[in-house]
Amino acid sequence: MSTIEFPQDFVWGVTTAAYQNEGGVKEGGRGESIWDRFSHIPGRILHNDNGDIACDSYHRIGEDISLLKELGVKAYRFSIAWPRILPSGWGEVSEEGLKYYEQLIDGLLEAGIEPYVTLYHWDLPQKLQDEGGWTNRRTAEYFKEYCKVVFQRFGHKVHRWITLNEPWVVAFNGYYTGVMAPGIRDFSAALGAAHVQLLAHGMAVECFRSMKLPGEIGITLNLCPKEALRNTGADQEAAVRHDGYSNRWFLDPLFTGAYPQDMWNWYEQQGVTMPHTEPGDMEYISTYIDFLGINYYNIDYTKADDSVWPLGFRTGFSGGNPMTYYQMPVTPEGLKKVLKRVNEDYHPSQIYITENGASYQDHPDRNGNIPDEARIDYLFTHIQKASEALAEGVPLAGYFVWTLLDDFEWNTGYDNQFGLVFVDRKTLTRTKKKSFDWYAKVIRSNGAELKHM
Ligand code: IFM
Repeated sequence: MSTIEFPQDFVWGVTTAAYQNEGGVKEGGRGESIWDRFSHIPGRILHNDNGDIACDSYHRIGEDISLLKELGVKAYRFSIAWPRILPSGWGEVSEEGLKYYEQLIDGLLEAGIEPYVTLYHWDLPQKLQDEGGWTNRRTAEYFKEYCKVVFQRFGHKVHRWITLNEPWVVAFNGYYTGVMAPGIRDFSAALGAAHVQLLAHGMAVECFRSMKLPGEIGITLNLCPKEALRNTGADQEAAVRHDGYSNRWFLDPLFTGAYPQDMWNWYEQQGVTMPHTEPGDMEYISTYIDFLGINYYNIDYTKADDSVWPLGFRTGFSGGNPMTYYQMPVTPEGLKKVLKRVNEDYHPSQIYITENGASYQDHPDRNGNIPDEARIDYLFTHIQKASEALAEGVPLAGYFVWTLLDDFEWNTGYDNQFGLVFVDRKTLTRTKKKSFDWYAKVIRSNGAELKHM
C-alpha cells in the first residue's frame, strides 16, 4: 500500500475522441472527414476496420455519462468533430451538430462532471483536405472560424479548451510516414503541416481571448523522453535529434517563439524544403496558454542509422522493458522525467496529463469479469510517478486516463484495447474492467487508496 497526497482540487479525468467513439458518421448532417475517407481505403487499417460505428457513443450519451458518473471522474475530456459543426469545413453551420454536443455538455454538467473540450482530434473535414489540408495556410483561418462558432455556442458552459491534440502525430504520421490520414508521404509537407497547425492553434487562442470568455485554453502535445539505445556517441546524438524532431519542434515555438535552430540547420543540410512562415506567425504561435496538456505513454529508445532520410535514426525498441500489446515500452519513470523537464525548460503555468494508458488484450472470463491487472499496474506506476513530480514542484493540475471505452485505435482498428470498459464489437455492450473499479477508488480517495493490486 502506498499513500500519495494530491491537492484537493486535483482533477481526475478520462479522455476520449470523437472519431474513435461516436460512430453515426452519416448522421446529424455530419460532413465527411479525412478518417472516413482513409479508413475506407482497403489495406490502410488493420482488418479494414473503420469508425463508422465505433462505440456508438453518438446514440449512447446517457449510457456513457452514467459510466462516467459511476467512475467518479471530475472531468471528461472529449473532442468535437469539426465536420459535425461545419460539414464542409467552413461556411454553413450545422445546428444539429451543435445540438448533439449541447446535449453531451449539458448531461455532463448535470452529472457534476466538467467538460474539457478538444477542438481538433484528427478528423479534418475532407473538403479541406481536397484543398491541401494542413499544408494549406487557409486551413488555419478555417480552424479559427470553426473555433469561433464553438466558443460562441458553448463558451459560457465549457471552461477548459484544448485547441489541438498531438499535432506531431497529425503532421508526421499523416504527411511523412503516411500511416494515418490523409496518408501522404512527404517530409517537407509534414513540416508544413506542423507549422500550419501551430498557427491554427495560435489563432484559435487569440480568438478565444478576444471574445473575453471565462475559462482557460491550452494545447496537448504527445511528449516522450528520447534515450540512446546504446551507450555510443552516435546514439546519444541521435537521441538529441529525435527530441528535436518530435518534442522541441513543438515546445520551442509554443514557449519561445522560434523553431529549434539545431533542427532547422539539420533539415536544411539534408535538403528538406523548410516550411513557409510569414511575419507574425511566431507571435501567434507563442501566444500565452493557460496550460499545457501532455499525453505520455513511453520512453522512446533511439538508434543512429544514416540510411534513414532525413532523420538519421530509428526507434521502436523496447530498451529492455516489458511491452504493452501495442508494443510500447512500459517506462513510468519517463513520465516524471518529461514533467520535470518541461517544467524546468519551458515553465508552463499549469500542466495536465491529458492522456496516459495502455493497450492489452482483454476479454471477459467465464464469470464475465475482466481482470486487467496489467493495466492497473501500468496506471498505478504512472500515477505514482506523477505524484512524485508534483511533490517536486511540477504544477500538475490533473491526470486523465486514456481511455473510457475500447474504441477505434486509428490504423490498428479495434485490435488495441485501451479502455477501462470493454466494448463487445458485435453488441456494443459495455462491461467494466477491473481497472474501472480500481480507478474509481483512486478518484474517490483522491489518490490516497492508490495501491498495487
Ligand atoms: O488513441 C490515441 C489517441 O487518439 C491519441 N493519443 C494516443 C492514443 C493511443 O494510441
